[in-house]
Amino acid sequence: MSGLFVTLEGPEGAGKSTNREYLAERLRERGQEILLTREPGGTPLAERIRELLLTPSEEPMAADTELLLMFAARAQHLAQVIRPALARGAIVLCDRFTDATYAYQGGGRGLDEGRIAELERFVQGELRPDLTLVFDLPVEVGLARAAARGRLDRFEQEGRAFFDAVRQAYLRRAAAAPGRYRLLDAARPLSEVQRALDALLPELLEHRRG
Ligand code: Z5A
Repeated sequence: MSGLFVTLEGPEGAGKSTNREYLAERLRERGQEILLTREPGGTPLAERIRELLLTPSEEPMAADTELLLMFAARAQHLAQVIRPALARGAIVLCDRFTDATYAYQGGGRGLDEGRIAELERFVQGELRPDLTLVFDLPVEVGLARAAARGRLDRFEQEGRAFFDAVRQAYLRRAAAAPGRYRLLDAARPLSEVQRALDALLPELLEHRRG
């Protein structure tokens, strides 16, 4: 595949969506074809699975159901959107991907990482992101940003311990594979976060050529 697969990760309110748009603009200015997408979701069917996952409901969702729905949405997204875009040489900027599964279903829900890894191999084969930007910030800052938006989704209703575990899982993954991850301090003002992204652009374009 000749494209570049970049994922944006981090806890609630870290600024992934805001910065994904920013990064896309900077890359388009440099003549790159950019595909912006997100998980769970990214296709009409996967967005329907997203609704199931995010909408609070009377019936509690079993953790394994949540895990399998994440990978069901991902299989659809890969087949319909991500793989074709990479095959035609686009840069794919994806708001969350399998690192979120390790962080939320693994760290947050406490599911076995080995089981997540099995599903990752089954659904993705060899495909992994080329580069993952982790927007890190203290849990309380992210939760305050999410709360300011109003109604909370099913994940946002979790407690502090859940989000602490999510954050720690991201930090562990980033530390274990520094070649793939870039850690950004997302608690800083937006202009500073975006300056850090500007500094990453040459490396990103280098990856593209490599
Ligand atoms: N999930 C999962 O469990 N397992 C999986 O495998 C996957 C996902 C793929 C949906 O994701 C949920 O699915 C998510 C994990 C779970 N859980 N939750 N909740 P989502 O990405 O759609 O949801 P999200 O993380 O909650 O998105 P978000 O809160 O919109 O965060 P964001 O995209 O990182 O932030 P933002 O929308 O760009 O910014 C939030 C606000 O903060 C906004 O008003 C900005 O203007 C403001 N902001 C952003 N940056 C700054 C700075 N630097 N300073 C001040 N204010 C800022």
